[in-house]
Amino acid sequence: MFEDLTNKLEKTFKLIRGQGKLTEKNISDTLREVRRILLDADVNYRVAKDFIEKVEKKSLGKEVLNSITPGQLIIKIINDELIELLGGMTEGMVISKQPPSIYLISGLQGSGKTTFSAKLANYLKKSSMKPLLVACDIYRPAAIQQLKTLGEQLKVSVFEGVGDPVNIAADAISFAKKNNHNVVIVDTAGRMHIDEKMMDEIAEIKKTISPTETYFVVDSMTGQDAVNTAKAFNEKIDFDGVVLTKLDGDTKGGCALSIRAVVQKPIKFVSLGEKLESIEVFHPDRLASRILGKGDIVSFVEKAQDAFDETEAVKLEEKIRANKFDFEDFKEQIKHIKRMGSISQLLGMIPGVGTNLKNVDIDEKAFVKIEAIINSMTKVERKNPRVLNGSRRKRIAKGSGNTIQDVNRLIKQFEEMQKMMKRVSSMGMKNAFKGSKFQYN
Ligand SMILES: Nc1nc2c(ncn2[C@@H]2O[C@H](COP(=O)(O)OP(=O)(O)OP(=O)(O)O)[C@@H](O)[C@H]2O)c(=O)[nH]1
Ligand SMILES: [Mg+2]
Repeated sequence: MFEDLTNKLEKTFKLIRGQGKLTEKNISDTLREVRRILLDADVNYRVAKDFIEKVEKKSLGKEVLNSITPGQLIIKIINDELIELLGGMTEGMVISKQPPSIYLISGLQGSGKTTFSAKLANYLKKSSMKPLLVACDIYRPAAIQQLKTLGEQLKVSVFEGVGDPVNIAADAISFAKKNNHNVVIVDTAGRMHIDEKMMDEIAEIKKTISPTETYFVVDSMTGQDAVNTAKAFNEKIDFDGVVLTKLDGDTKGGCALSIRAVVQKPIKFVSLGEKLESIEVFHPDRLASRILGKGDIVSFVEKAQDAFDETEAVKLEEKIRANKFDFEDFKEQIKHIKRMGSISQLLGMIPGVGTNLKNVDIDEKAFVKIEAIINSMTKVERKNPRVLNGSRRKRIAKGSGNTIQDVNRLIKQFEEMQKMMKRVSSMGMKNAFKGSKFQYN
């Protein structure tokens, strides 16, 4: 995610990080460079300008110039401002105290509405809710079937209905009430903002069903265009939150970084792939951390929690606490990791690992390699990786049909993972997940 942006920022920060003293001039030069990087990433011009002005104002304060680590202080200021730019606090989804909670999903053609509707249903089902998906796209012939197929996959009911989309939506709400669905997700037809008729239709659906929240789904690959359309849409239907999709693609980051500031509505969810599990609640601080190359530990652990069953998780937590996580466990965990999603996405969440491993070709086949290497270790080596000296590594490489570099790389990854786990456990895994996932209105 946003690799290019992260790499360029890291390069710039490297120049100032270690410096014992900074002058007003090299602060200005650095920030000019950051501004250029933001514009390259397709961040809205005004947004980039305001951002740099804010950072500059804080950076030129006496505190920074007199600090013993001025470079790091500036990076911290950038981090804080980035969090602000992305919305500050996490704004979870709002759940209605009086069920059903209703979510109206709007957006441009092909932005990912139907996929997101299914993902949201899956996400809420995992939180013990009983969602109903509603097919209001009666215009594209295959649209209803698409939602039905997704519903079957997830074992979530799909409401088809008859008549125009406004009627279907209204009928779906009555159906949900009768059948104890406490969540209704209304998937609508794709539209172009210039299409007044379609805009009026969604405004009419909104008026009729009074959704708990209306989301606007944005394809993050479409950059500033998406931001401008979101603005136009918001003026018409006054939505509650933005959903950013396709963040797994080769997106530059401009859309994600500008949309909150331009539209003045929070980003609520992000979608990172075609798999139905690839949905995350949006956390400004975590994205800022990823953009600045610092990884995203908390999301990593959350994903892990989803993939593990609870007793296994408790066992693992004990091992981590006791600092006894070894290659045996690692091998066992690979099974779970496979369930967690794409490995390169996961590695991107580990501090310092994401960009370092950028050029390493990490595909799912890498697991086969990892498993072969671990299988070539003796039990003693697996239990106590510290004994893995040069000659043992050579033997393992030969035995598993890999190069010594492969073995070294795996051991390094393993050590990173151990370090990360230690950090998480010192944070207190349970404390990391305090608080409710939802807000109630
Ligand atoms: N890589 C990736 N692809 C996605 C994501 N979300 C959706 N897609 C793909 O994007 C395409 C369009 O997704 P849909 O969910 O059908 O989009 P839509 O907004 O419902 O489209 P219309 O109903 O035609 O307006 C599909 O091929 C999806 O698989 C995502 O987060 N990442
Ligand atoms: Mg659709």
